[in-house]
Amino acid sequence: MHSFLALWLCIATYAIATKTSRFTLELTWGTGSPDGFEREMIFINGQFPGPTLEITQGDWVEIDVVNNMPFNSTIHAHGIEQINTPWADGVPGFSQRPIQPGDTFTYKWHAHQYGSYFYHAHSRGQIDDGCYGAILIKPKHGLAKPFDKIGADVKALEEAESKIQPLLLSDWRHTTSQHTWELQLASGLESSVCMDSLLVNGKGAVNCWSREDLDRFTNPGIGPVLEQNGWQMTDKGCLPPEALELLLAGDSETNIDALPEEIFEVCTPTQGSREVIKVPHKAKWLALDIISTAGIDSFSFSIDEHPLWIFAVDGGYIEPLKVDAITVANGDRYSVFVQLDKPAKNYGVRVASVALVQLIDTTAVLSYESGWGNYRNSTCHGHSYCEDDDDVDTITSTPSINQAGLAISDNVTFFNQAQMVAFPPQFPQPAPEADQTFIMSLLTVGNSYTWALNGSAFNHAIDDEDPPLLYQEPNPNNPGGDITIVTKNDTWVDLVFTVTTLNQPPHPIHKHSNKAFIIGQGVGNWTWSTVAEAAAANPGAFNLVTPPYRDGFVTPPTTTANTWLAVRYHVVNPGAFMLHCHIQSHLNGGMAMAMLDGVDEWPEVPGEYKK
Ligand SMILES: *[C@@H]1O[C@H](CO)[C@@H](O)[C@H](O)[C@H]1NC(C)=O
Ligand SMILES: *[C@@H]1O[C@H](CO)[C@@H](O)[C@H](O)[C@H]1NC(C)=O
Ligand SMILES: *[C@@H]1O[C@H](CO)[C@@H](O)[C@H](O)[C@H]1NC(C)=O
Ligand SMILES: *[C@@H]1O[C@H](CO)[C@@H](O)[C@H](O)[C@H]1NC(C)=O
Ligand SMILES: *[C@@H]1O[C@H](CO)[C@@H](O)[C@H](O)[C@H]1NC(C)=O
Ligand SMILES: *[C@@H]1O[C@H](CO)[C@@H](O)[C@H](O)[C@H]1NC(C)=O
Ligand SMILES: [Cu+2]
Repeated sequence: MHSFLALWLCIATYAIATKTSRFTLELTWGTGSPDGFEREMIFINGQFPGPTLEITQGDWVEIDVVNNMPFNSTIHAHGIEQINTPWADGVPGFSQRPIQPGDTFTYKWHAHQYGSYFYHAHSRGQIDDGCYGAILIKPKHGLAKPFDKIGADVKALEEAESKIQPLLLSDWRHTTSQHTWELQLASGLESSVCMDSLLVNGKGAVNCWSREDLDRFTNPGIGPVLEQNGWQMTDKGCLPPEALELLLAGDSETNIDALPEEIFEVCTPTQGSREVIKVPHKAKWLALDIISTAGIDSFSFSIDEHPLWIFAVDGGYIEPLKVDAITVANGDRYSVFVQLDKPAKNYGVRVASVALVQLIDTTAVLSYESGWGNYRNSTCHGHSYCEDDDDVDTITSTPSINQAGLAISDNVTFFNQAQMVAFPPQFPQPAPEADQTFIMSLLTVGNSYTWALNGSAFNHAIDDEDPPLLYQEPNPNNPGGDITIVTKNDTWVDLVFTVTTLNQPPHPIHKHSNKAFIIGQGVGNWTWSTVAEAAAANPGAFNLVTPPYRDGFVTPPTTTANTWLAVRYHVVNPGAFMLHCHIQSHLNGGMAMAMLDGVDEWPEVPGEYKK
């Protein structure tokens, strides 16, 4: 009997044997100067950004995070669903205790997904101190791909996909996240919105615009307000603090004088460095994973003279769409093919903030390499070769977007999320009815930096609460009655985000655990109790056939009217997960809530974590 069982176990183990990809990420706090300005920041294995974690779909992943920083931390794998491993989601107070200085925590999860993700700190503002890196999961053999729709050599596309490179887009500040937070408290203003530079793969420079450009590109939505008050965008390209106070602070107490003038006003250019994507001259296609690890800004992204074939969004394939530019919100991932069919030279890779609060941009380079051939001879002014750093400064290509991220001409096309269709189709037909509907009201509470996803600001003191939510019996009033969603497993849930005050920016809401379908959005007040009612009244605002399937959902800004956005998800993964705005200052300010999913099938946390 025993030997029979042993044999059976042996066969079973063999059958399910999978590879384990192991990584160690050591977090340290040190001095760096990604944009040419020295400050204290976070390094991962001595690098910034952290190393790319390359994994194959189907692998088990084990990541030892060693915290050698002088403060607590955790690491979240953004977009990884953590099916059956909710304790590996990396959110302090939710799925684990914080990793204290000198300690190590091992994250173990199964890569049933493929595609583009990233990891980042989920403690306080540490993402703004540089704590992030890419995750790249290679699709397993035989997975169906939508590449034949591109009308090119599918083999060449697959070859390009197998060499896909991450392109991390971020914004960067010269003050630490801790100091930034203290300045908000001292000024009573959301002063963290004014950044110093934009980075591509951790490289960039402080690039001060001329007054002429600042005036020319001031958003027409904000220009008149500034003019009426005798204000202008600051030298750093920021909305002046007085304007933030007027638009967002309400009656709360503020003290603009507490802000040193370099926070909003003074722009001091730096030399910095520039990211160069080098492509062999013979290559026909390039594949990039464009990933926003930004704290504040949303970006326009475009490569001069090279259309982008978007073939995956947030890690999942879509029916490919050919565009000239994309708007990339915090936490978004776009996987794109770029056809390399242009004359060999340098092309601008443009990244520009489209956030109303700041005009700021950067340019990286796409450089066709052709050994010491034509290209070198023509761009290096008669020398037989030249230093890379000299020749990448020569960008003569024609952009599709300007430095404010707007289309240069009417024929420039932007990615339109409404056209995105998952490949293969994901939404069940006919559409399931939701079992529960949660309506949230997004706003600031009391002052311009205290944000709420539903009425009350989330209190980050929970980070240190022991035991974390997942280790307890689920309680609908913990962390708070109006910021806790409770669901049963295998039910369908609608989340309706209503943006109920004017002048709110777009909020890139990020859902932990599995993705959701973005089923509708609109301008005006949400006046219904369910999606079914709303869709009956306003069918054009909904897509219940091929809705976008994502882990991030951007609420429409409330420039002139209130707005709303509705998403639907299937509860399949019991556990305690966070739902939050991915603008770091909004998250810090409390724009978060807890999803206690599948409370009827609440998981038992493994002893190694529970202790
Ligand atoms: C580039 O210049 C080198 C050195 O002058 C020469 O040998 C080579 O033939 C040139 N290449 C082309 C394609 O003209
Ligand atoms: C847009 O149109 C202009 C002139 O009509 C043309 O020069 C340019 O190449 C076009 N740009 C794109 C991206 O198609
Ligand atoms: C770090 O985490 C521990 C355990 O949760 C907590 O007691 C301590 O206050 C935290 N330290 C800081 C600086 O947040
Ligand atoms: C959001 O807040 C309202 C008002 O306090 C409350 O009725 C509702 O239950 C809250 N929603 C959730 C999901 O907690
Ligand atoms: C939306 O609701 C607000 C109050 O919450 C009200 O002041 C406003 O007039 C409403 N807008 C419309 C278009 O009904
Ligand atoms: C939760 O529901 C999903 C979907 O039906 C199912 O696949 C999963 O096994 C369930 N989980 C548990 C722990 O029962
Ligand atoms: Cu937000």
